[in-house]
Amino acid sequence: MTTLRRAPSVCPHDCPSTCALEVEVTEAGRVGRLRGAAAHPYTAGVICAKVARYAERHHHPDRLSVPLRRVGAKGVGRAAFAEIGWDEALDTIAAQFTQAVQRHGRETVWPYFYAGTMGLVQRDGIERLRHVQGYSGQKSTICIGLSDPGWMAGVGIKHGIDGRELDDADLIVVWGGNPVSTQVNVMTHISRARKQRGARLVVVDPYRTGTAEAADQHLALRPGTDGALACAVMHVLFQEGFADRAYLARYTDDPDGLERHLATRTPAWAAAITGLREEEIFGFARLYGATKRSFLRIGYGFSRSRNGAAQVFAVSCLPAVTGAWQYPGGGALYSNGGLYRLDRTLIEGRDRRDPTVRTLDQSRIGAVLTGDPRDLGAGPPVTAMLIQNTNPMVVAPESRKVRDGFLRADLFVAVHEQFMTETAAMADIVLPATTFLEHDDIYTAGGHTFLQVARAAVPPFASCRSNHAVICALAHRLGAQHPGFEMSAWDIIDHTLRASGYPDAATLADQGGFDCALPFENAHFITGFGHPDGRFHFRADWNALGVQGDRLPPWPDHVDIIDKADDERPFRLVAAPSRSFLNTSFSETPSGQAREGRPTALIHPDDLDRLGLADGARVRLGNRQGNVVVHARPFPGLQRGTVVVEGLWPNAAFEEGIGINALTSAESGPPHGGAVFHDTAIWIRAA
Ligand SMILES: Nc1nc2c(c(=O)[nH]1)N[C@H]1C(S)=C(S)[C@@H](COP(=O)(O)OP(=O)(O)OC[C@H]3O[C@@H](n4cnc5c(=O)[nH]c(N)nc54)[C@H](O)[C@@H]3O)O[C@H]1N2
Ligand SMILES: Nc1nc2c(c(=O)[nH]1)N[C@H]1C(S)=C(S)[C@@H](COP(=O)(O)OP(=O)(O)OC[C@H]3O[C@@H](n4cnc5c(=O)[nH]c(N)nc54)[C@H](O)[C@@H]3O)O[C@H]1N2
Ligand code: SF4
Ligand SMILES: [Mo]
Repeated sequence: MTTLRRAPSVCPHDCPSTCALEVEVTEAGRVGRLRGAAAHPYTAGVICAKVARYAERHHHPDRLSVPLRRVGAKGVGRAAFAEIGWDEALDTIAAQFTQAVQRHGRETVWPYFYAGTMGLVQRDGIERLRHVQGYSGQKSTICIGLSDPGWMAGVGIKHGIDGRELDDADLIVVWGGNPVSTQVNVMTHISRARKQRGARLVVVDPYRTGTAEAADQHLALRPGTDGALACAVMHVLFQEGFADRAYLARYTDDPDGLERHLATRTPAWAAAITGLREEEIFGFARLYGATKRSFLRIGYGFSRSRNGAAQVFAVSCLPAVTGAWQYPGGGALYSNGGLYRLDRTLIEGRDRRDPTVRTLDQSRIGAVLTGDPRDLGAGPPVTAMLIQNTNPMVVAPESRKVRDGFLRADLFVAVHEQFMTETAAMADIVLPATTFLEHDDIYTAGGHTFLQVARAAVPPFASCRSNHAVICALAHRLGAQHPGFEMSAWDIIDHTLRASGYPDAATLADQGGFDCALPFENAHFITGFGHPDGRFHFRADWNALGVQGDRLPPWPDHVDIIDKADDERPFRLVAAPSRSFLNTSFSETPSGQAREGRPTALIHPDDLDRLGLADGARVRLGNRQGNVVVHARPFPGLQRGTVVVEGLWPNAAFEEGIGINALTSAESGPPHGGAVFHDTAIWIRAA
């Protein structure tokens, strides 16, 4: 394979790292190996294995190449579809939408999307069509619905310290995240800190992940008990003189109230809740308290629980107690997504948004499609959908309801996809989509601070079209008018950058991005936290953050609203990501499938013995919502009573054709909704 050139690009996947890439393109226009851009200070030449092998996905024999119309049953797959032309496909969608609106009104159409690509133009352009047409809105809760308010409650603005400052830390605490699998670049910078400064790594996670294996201390608590651990740590910090009282007085709302509140939150109290030993909690608290340069890297995992927002809030209080924020490498990072001052009006058609139009909760798609009145309100049923960039048949909770909804005969569905996903297989019309290597886009990041622009590296495969092209073509057929429908993706990027006061698109592309990092004083909140009073809030105003605010207490605490184990369902399931799949993306690659094996339950050896089950046994995991069959593997790296099933495998990878989200609940967590993927009580039986 001769390499003709190396094209710069940006990883579009839903991963905080948003790596700057270098893509080998061969003479024949084929994609070769992908590498991390060495010059990018956060990517630093390192990317994950799955994207390094992106050619496997890009040139996959099953990639969709032409528009399709379903002629057979739903759920069968490619064999149930016939090829059609683009005009016929787009005309059909437009006609179906128009008919549906005539019958039920505009809110009957529900454009549905998420983060298959994180590029703003290709991901969010569907919002412009929605707003111009007055279709039902989407409340995007599936990923950040719980973590965002959890962070905002204390800090008041969505940013933290610069990810590069991991290099400057003496202690790194990875709390509720598994970066070895989910954002490998964090590990690059942790390695630097360990080599250069002898930094220590502590991981808080219910099971021994790859990240936990690399740690000096692993706190393997019960899922959903982080609030208790955080409170006990703060109790020790106050009691043993690690609280920075001058900092607290200057930068926080009510340190005395917090100290009083924590008086009963002892390590013994937390040990009973978390299942950790008291000494472990003391040990960690003293290490954290004694280290000024402590970098708390907050993941998403521990937010995916009914009490998830309260858990994130409780943990976010730690550096405010020690005053770690004042030091290089000290403080916390959840996401830097709020740094970017982009004017998104053109991309999303915000100028046309009608706030009186109803908004439906993304995570409750099963309830919405099966007509739950709590979701639909006084509005019409959803009878027409355009789905881009997401695979709800697998990724959304309460899979059985999701499937029942898609099976409705009176629901028209168009899916724009790169592969015949299980969602696409439920569609009436399927449209083939470009990959990020075939279209232009602009990217923000959560884990670093660069705004990046990428041009297409290769021409589109077969007749694939970008999301932007499809949205514009549909807009024209529907008579929807907005300047964004008349511009190229590149022009939208350029216009957006200029309107936001950033360098233009060509400059950004040529310079390898634009660093939006804040000065030290701002990133570390020396100039004040995000709330109007400039202080960190130990008393959360949950009512300001969502309609279910009443369900959460103001002080950081263990909030006992999780799906607790009981006699009938004695185990707690964590449905964590796998290393080789990214949500369901890459589950089609042979190398990913080979590495992950098969859907597997990690069960403590004592539990397995008690159940009378052997390594590799078929086991049925279930609760009132449903049950699935997987294979058991004895795993000592978790507490008894905790079970982990990694990976969003296709439903078809399970014996009975329904996957792990058959077990997870679509109950929306307070204060603002959000899916509770790691908060599930289950029973286990021999299958
Ligand atoms: N390889 C790979 N990379 C990915 C993804 C993927 O699926 N695969 N997904 C991408 C997406 S969309 C996102 S949002 C990010 C998410 O990445 P992360 O921030 O890492 O969050 P999660 O993946 O939800 O879960 C991470 C860890 O949280 C732990 N956890 C679960 N419940 C609890 C709890 O109650 N307390 C504590 N302390 N820990 C808990 C899980 O065991 C798991 O190891 O990763 C992105 N990157
Ligand atoms: N059990 C359990 N369930 C979970 C989670 C968990 O930890 N456990 N994590 C949750 C989280 S954090 C998230 S974010 C969601 C994510 O769920 P999704 O956003 O649905 O993520 P993917 O499954 O990767 O599906 C993205 C799809 O977009 C397609 N795609 C990629 N690029 C493009 C493009 O340019 N155009 C078009 N039209 N399509 C494109 C891909 O082929 C892929 O099928 O899953 C959630 N579900
Ligand atoms: S680490 Fe994340 S951003 Fe980087 S290449 Fe892999 S998936 Fe993409
Ligand atoms: Mo996510």
